[in-house]
Amino acid sequence: MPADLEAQRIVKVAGAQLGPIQRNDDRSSVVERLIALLRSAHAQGAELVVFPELALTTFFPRWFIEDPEEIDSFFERSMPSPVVQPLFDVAKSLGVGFALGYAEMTADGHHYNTTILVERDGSVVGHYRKVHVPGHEEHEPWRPFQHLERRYFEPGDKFETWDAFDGLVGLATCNDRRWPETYRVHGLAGCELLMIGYNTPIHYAPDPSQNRLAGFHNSLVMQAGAYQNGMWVVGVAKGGVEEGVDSLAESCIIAPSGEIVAQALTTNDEVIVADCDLNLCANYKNTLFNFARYRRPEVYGAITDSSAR
Ligand code: ING
Repeated sequence: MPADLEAQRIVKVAGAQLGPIQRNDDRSSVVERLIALLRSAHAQGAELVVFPELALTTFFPRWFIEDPEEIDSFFERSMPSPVVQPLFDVAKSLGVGFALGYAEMTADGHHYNTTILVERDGSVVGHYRKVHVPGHEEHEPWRPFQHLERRYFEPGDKFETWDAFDGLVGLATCNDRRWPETYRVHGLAGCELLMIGYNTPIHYAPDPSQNRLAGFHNSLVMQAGAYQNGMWVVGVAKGGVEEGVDSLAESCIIAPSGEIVAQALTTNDEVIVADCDLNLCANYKNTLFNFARYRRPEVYGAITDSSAR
């Protein structure tokens, strides 16, 4: 169909970057920050706001915590929980949808690194539980700070692409963005907009030589994923120096061309906005990356993971 006859599908999307959340910052003060960011995004015309991973608390996997009650104090037993309800209320009153990362504790005691996606009318589109859980399981005192996500979170076991915001949209979380499979699984499902919150310490203890490349790797993986799958990618940080740990900011909105169209300039609370023309995805999905025509899954299947040998 000629492009000019196709219904326009432009979603004005905001990335709501957070600066540090310190250990003693209570959730109500954080929710006030989230609401201020959402109001600012709405004032700029946004109808979808993407918040970071674990957006309600400090990034607690940086500590080795043994007391189960203290660990559970960082988790939400419901979403919205009472303290977060005002965010849901304001968003619905403004007709703004949002993605919010938080630590989820289920009624039967399971713990996940979760993101909820809420439509403009306040309805819940879905939940995503982080699939690629990085870091380590046991206390490693040699590290200047821990990265104990594998101690505190169980992995999720599926990626989902939903029909929402006038297109096909999906969620991923932090380390997920480093794995090409994340983008390709969503790409094969036709995803046009992938939203990714992250908390990324700049210092990478297993190989500090990578520290200087933190920003480069961040944009590299998201730009590649966007281009190779013809999708918009919105990466949103909780950044700055949080409890003494310097975390990458550089939130960005990336077009299906792979171009960065908006990028945060600070390491604090900051809103970035872009008009995401979902029809632009077809320029790539229907040409270069026409999976049905050009991909060779029958060939790829023969390639096994060398580490599995
Ligand atoms: N954080 C990091 C991420 O993948 C990490 C883990 C830190 C990887 C530093 C590499 C370097 O961005 C989370 N939360 O996954």
